[in-house]
Amino acid sequence: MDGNIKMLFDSVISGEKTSVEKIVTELIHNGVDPTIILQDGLIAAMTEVGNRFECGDFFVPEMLVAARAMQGGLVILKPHLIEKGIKSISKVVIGTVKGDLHDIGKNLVAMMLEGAGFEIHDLGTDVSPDKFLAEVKNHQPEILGMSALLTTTMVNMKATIDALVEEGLRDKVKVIVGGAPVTQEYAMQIGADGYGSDASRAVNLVKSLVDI
Ligand code: B1M
Repeated sequence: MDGNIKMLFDSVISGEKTSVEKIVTELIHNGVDPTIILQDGLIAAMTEVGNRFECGDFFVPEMLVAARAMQGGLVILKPHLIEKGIKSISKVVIGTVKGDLHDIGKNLVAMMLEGAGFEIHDLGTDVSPDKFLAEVKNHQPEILGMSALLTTTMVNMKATIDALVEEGLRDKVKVIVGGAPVTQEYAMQIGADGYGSDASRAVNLVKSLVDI
């Protein structure tokens, strides 16, 4: 790993938001590919944070500061990722399902999609089936994306798809799902059109669904 990317990786893990923002700014200024900054710096660091949490080295407060530091870097990186993108008029409505406050992965997916030229309507976190339904009616997107990080909240993906069916909207929009506990099998079981295991696969999936 390049030395500056390693510094970025370490700063995210230790939750140093100011340092993350400074390093991301410098890397961009030095012409480093924004995708490398994202993949090898920010995403890799959050994966390590997750590993440390799982083996008991990190607790919720450490996760939170790392997440905030990462998001500080994402804000700076976003316009540079978008700049690399291809223009498209397809719309995506995306959100994290009801009861779930995890948004780092969803934000990454939204940002990568935006970078690929999609018009994004990000509903944030804790989005109820009714809210998804209302925004599908409002924006008439080609794609509805739902993220869930908790086994207890992924059921709300199915509740949203059921609500789309009841309203006669299911065939008007392609539904994709993702998030750590979600699988291809689960996506099929609840009647989604696709599953993205990570942000870049989600972009390819959306492109294939809208036939780009
Ligand atoms: Co939470 N948390 N958390 N957490 N957290 C997990 C998810 C957990 C697996 C940790 C663990 O126990 N090992 C566990 C869930 C267990 C389970 O249900 N199976 C857990 C828990 C239990 C909780 C709380 C209940 C903890 C508590 O309070 N006791 C609580 C719940 C709060 C709530 O939501 N109601 C909680 C809280 C938090 C924080 C607030 C501290 C923070 C979230 C900050 C934020 O998001 N703004 C947090 C974090 C950071 C994590 C971990 C460490 C990291 C998640 C993350 O950001 N990963 C996570 C452990 C882990 O994942 N190993 C954990 C990095 C991110 C880039 O990956 O989100 O998977 P991910 O997204 C990927 C793919 O999944 C995919 O692409 C993304 C990019 O490649 N993807 C999609 C995601 N959404 C997609 C949508 C798509 C397509 C692809 O299409 C639409």
